[in-house]
Amino acid sequence: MTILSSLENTQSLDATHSRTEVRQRFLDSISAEINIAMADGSRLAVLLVDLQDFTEINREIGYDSANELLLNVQNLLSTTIKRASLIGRLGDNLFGLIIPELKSTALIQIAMGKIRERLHEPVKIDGKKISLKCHFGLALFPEMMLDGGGLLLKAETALLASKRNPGELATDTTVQCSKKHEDWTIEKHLKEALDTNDLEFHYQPKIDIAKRKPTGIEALVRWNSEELGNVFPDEFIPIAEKSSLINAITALGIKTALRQKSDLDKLFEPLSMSINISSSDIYDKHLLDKLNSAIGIWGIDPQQLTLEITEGVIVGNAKLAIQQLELLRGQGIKISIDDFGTGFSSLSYFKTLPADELKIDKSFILNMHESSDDMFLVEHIISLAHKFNLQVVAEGVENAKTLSLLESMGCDIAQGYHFSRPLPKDQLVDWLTKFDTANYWN
Ligand code: G
Ligand code: G
Ligand code: MN
Repeated sequence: MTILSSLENTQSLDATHSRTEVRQRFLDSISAEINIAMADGSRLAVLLVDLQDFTEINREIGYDSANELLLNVQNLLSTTIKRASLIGRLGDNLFGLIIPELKSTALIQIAMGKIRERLHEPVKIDGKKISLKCHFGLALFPEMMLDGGGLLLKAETALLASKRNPGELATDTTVQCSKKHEDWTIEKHLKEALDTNDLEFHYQPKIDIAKRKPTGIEALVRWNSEELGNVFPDEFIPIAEKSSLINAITALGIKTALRQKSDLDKLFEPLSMSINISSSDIYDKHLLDKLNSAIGIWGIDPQQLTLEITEGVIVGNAKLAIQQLELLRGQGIKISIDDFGTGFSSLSYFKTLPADELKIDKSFILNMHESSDDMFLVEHIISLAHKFNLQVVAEGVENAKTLSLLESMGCDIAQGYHFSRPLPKDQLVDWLTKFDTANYWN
């Protein structure tokens, strides 16, 4: 931890260096801390504390006493925010703090409250009771600017705003958050998670509506990161898709899901396994090898393996994508069109996409029981899909009413919280063991 300025050397900095020099060194330190934060994926804060009406206090108690008071304030700051790597006096009555490895902004809020309170406690100087007030300006990395100068400027802007408008948030929230660093952080931790096996797969049942029993499951990746907490696939899959990480996730998914299927097949009637794959997987020339290798190892019938792709897949290079899909189908592997209706859906996809299954996006299903528009759409998608020999899955089935509507429309498969959320494998075994039609149809 860099300590550029303790109580004493701030004083000497102050005495021997010009303000611009202090500011420059403060800036340099912010930049250095940003580099560290980028390297280890941490956050940092720049906090400005500005004492109110200090000119008057100066006049009242005299220069020397005021200086003593400032030293006390600096002491207070350093003891309240022990984690600060640097405290600098940036102006006569302006202090700047750099707080690295920030875990939560709530901690800063608490610290600001404490500082405000303690400054407010009257101290006796030269027989005079002095109580201080302050304004704060806070800027956070990586939420705000990416360079030191920008971050300091944001803190100053925030300070100005809180001076003009007491009670205003001390943070300048007008800046568009920069997601760049967060993406970068996620990518870094994701890489580690892959190395250390921290990615898990949960499985959500797919229920055959006519047979009224589960006939398949969908593998969905889950990541509970030690550093970042639960990160949802919606958040990290798009990031993984920008690099080769997605191929590693897919490879892991294939291995894990097929091994899991082989275990389940020993306990239950074979369930088909669905795996989500991204568009870049389609262009991965090793995809088929990876699939075949896992199919061989776990003795899986390729007919019981479904790859879920989104319509977006064929937007890139339709011809190549279609060739690849044909190749996969040639092996007996099924292709499912996921999230149907959300993307560039065009009815012509029914003709061009080599597929076996169509999953109607949950946005149409969730409110279907109370929306005649959704009902109309779903009904027509089902009948059209059937004309092209596609099995239809409705995802996001959350209640019995929706299930019975889908049944009356001839929908083939239902998936959703009405039956089960995606479950870790042990809980899935439990769920499958206890499955009873009567619980879901009334
Ligand atoms: O699992 P939900 O619960 O949050 O999934 C969100 C999105 O993430 C879904 O659109 C799903 O297709 C995608 N997703 C989940 N698991 C995987 C996976 O293993 N690979 C890929 N490519 N996408 C996945
Ligand atoms: O791969 P896909 O985009 O189909 O991912 C399915 C997503 O939908 C997962 O995030 C899963 O957790 C979620 N999901 C599954 N069933 C339901 C449901 O009944 N309701 C809601 N809101 N989400 C669901
Ligand atoms: Mn899916």
